[in-house]
Amino acid sequence: VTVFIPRDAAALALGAERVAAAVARAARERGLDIRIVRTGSRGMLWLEPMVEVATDAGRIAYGPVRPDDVGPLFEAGFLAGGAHALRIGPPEAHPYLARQQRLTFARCGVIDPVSVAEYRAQGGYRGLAAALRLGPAATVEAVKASGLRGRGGAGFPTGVKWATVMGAQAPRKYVVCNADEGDSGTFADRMLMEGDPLTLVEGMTIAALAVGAARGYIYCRSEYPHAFAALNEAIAAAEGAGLLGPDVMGSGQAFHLEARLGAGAYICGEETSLLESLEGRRGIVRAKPPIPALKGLFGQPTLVNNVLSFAAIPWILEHGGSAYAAYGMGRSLGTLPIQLAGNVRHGGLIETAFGLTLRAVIEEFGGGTLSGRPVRAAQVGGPLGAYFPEALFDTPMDYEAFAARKGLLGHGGVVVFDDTVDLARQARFAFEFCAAESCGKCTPCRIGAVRGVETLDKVLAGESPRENLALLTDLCEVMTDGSLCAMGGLTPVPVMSALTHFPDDFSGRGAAMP
Ligand code: FMN
Repeated sequence: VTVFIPRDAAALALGAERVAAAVARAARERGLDIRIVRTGSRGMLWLEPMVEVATDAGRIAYGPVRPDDVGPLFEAGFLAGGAHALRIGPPEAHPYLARQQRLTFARCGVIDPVSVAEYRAQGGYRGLAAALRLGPAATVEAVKASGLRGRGGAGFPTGVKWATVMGAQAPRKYVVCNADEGDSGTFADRMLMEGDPLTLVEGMTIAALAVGAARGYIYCRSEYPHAFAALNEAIAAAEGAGLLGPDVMGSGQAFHLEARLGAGAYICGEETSLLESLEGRRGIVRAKPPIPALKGLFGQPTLVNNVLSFAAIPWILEHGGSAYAAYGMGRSLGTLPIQLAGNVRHGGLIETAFGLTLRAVIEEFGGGTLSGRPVRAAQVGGPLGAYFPEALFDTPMDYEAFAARKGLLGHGGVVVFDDTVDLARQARFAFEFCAAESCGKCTPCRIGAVRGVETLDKVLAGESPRENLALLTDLCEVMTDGSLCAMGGLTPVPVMSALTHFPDDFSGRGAAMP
């Protein structure tokens, strides 16, 4: 009997390691021969650690399993899918998963993340095989046809970026994966790297062969030790199988891939800062132009894409660009891995076609707040995203629809707040965060963030609130227009959304905040 237990960091944080040990011990004591396979997470985080058993009727899930539950689960015959209070049933049939369209995350939580054999048995490397048949130009055309836009936050058309790097003439080119995943409430990059890293490796390999790069780097944030370990195991496995290295899949072309660790800075997720850091310097933003696609790592043409952008590629190459573009709405095509977090009952990963409303995400998937109190706000798109009030919850998950309401989808993170949230405090936090994380190169971001905190404190202390609010609005305009990158450029988004949608929270209360 095969038992599947996640090695995903969220499951580990909830005791998956102790559960795995308890399952092994219980089987030994009973003289039962079982095989434990460590998988990624399915992304239903309130059910972790979720344990699955391969039965004659398919996989049956149980969760959340604590070490103390293991004995009773064996007594209930869970190895044969027996009845128990923790029995969830076939995981794919769970409404949370059944309503999703898992293209990128199809294998996450299903397979041993670092087994090339299992990866291939589940359709892995068909995308690369198709890309090798097509050749570089047609591969880039397929990416263009898919409508894929960068999942790191800016939503830039991926195919256009690939075409730019492909067309650049240079002695060397690089492919770099942005795995810094700094946005609050986000974890899809981590889940993919821990649960199905070979999809990222395959996507980067397809990209490298298309743009003509022989070397690639994955820049992984230091807070992700489990992802980093899984990446290194996956890279070694791919090398061992001839899928990375001097002769990729017998193509005669080389692609060497390495994972590198950051050192804990939000700004190192900004692509030019990331490249500085990768070169061994402090993560300080570079002025653009030149764009990294023409002059990036070590001054060479460099393709920088987010984990989820690369991870969408194998599916696109296997099934064709138009099959991917058949999902979604408007100019937001394909699927978006939404990460639902904060004060919510059912947090987790929701990969679905663009177009689902924010309300459906929070209410239908999330089941409302964990506290049981009414939802008051949701911040979408990380720390630089807007706070939306309930009145805007019918906004579809679509880049343009969010932009039209002065918000952004970013990397797809949704953080839910109940009615105890103080939006003035959240606005103040946006400035504080910017002051702490600014690289310091440009004045609007470096100084503006500090002045923003001071001015907001004056407003909240009731000191000439009208004048100071006007000053604050003016400051936000300067930061938006004058910052070198989106760090300072987007900090006004959460601030102004809080001011616009929750003005009552900003009425003077006579004392500065702690
Ligand atoms: N992109 C990411 O993929 N991960 C990040 O953690 C990340 N952090 C960022 C932080 C700041 C302050 C800014 C301004 C941008 C950040 N970005 C991040 C966006 C990158 O600069 C860049 O747009 C992205 O890596 C391009 O890949 P994509 O086109 O596949 O999205």
